[in-house]
Amino acid sequence: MALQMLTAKDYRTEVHANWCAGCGDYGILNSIQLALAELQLPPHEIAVVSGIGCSGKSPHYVNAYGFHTLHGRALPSATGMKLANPGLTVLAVGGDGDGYGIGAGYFVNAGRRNVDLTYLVFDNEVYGLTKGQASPTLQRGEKRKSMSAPAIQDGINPLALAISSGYTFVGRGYALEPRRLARLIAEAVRHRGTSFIDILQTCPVYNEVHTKEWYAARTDKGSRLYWLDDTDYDPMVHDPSDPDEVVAKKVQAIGKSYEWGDRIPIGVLYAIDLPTYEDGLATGRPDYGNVPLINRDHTNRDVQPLIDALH
Ligand SMILES: Cc1ncc(C[n+]2csc(CCOP(=O)(O)OP(=O)(O)O)c2C)c(N)n1
Ligand code: SF4
Ligand SMILES: [Mg+2]
Repeated sequence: MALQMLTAKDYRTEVHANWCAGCGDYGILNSIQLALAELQLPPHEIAVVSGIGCSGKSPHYVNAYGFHTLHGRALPSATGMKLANPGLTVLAVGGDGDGYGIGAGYFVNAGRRNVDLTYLVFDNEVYGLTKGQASPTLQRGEKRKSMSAPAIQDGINPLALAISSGYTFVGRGYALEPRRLARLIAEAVRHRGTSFIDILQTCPVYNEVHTKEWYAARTDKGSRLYWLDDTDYDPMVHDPSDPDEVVAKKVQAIGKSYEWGDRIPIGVLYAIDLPTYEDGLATGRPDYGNVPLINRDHTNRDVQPLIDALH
């Protein structure tokens, strides 16, 4: 009997998505489902983990294991899940406030570890769920509907922060181009190591400046959003053992990440193949690689030797 191909529909749930009409989150959800279908991953081998925010509702809408954890804690939860059950494909998802505000420490340290998981940030420059306050990606001098005055502190550049934190795959996506975003997400999932995509997301309710029309506009320099893979830009480090190439590619990617306004690059900015955290664990503890935590007998575990050792 021929095997049935999975389609995006197989990753939908019965749960009603209650985002506002026109929210960019629908586009991202659609892209995640298209990407999972492209990868032909069985739902029981996927886990979607989120923090709190409008974007944090996503696990309810994806037919896979899901965990809607605390604000800012998507990455540590995803890390634990992946280490305990390396057979899972783990997607951490959440907002710019969740990931770069309260979750900023986790964001930096996840980059250092390089666990094999994918992190997608829905970046709408506001705290959508709590009614539109400035998030860490809102730039100094900018004001959005809910704010009484323009921001008086700098916004962060999440891509530059990710590259300098050690993420081994760093990209930028756009919510309202679901087919291309799906391909980018699939590429991120295929990458062995921690992949990160900052996804520009429209919030028609609280972000009245960077709208669908603004992103879609043509400027004097061409279309505002352009895909790096339509250019001769090469994000890949070809020889990870060559520190000069690593630095040159990081500098190139950080420079690209600051291109904003009339021209905004979309796609992969930086990629390198490096050993994962799991590789490190397996080297120091051969039993980790052989028997993942999920397959061990936790019910009849004798902890007495451990207690004795600590006395
Ligand atoms: C510890 C804690 N602090 C604050 C909050 C309140 N809170 C809930 S969502 C949120 C921000 C959401 O913004 P973002 O992460 O950008 O997600 P969005 O809603 O824009 O998708 C905040 C501050 C909370 N739930 N928990
Ligand atoms: S407040 Fe903004 S981000 Fe939240 S559901 Fe509505 S449109 Fe989407
Ligand atoms: Mg947000």
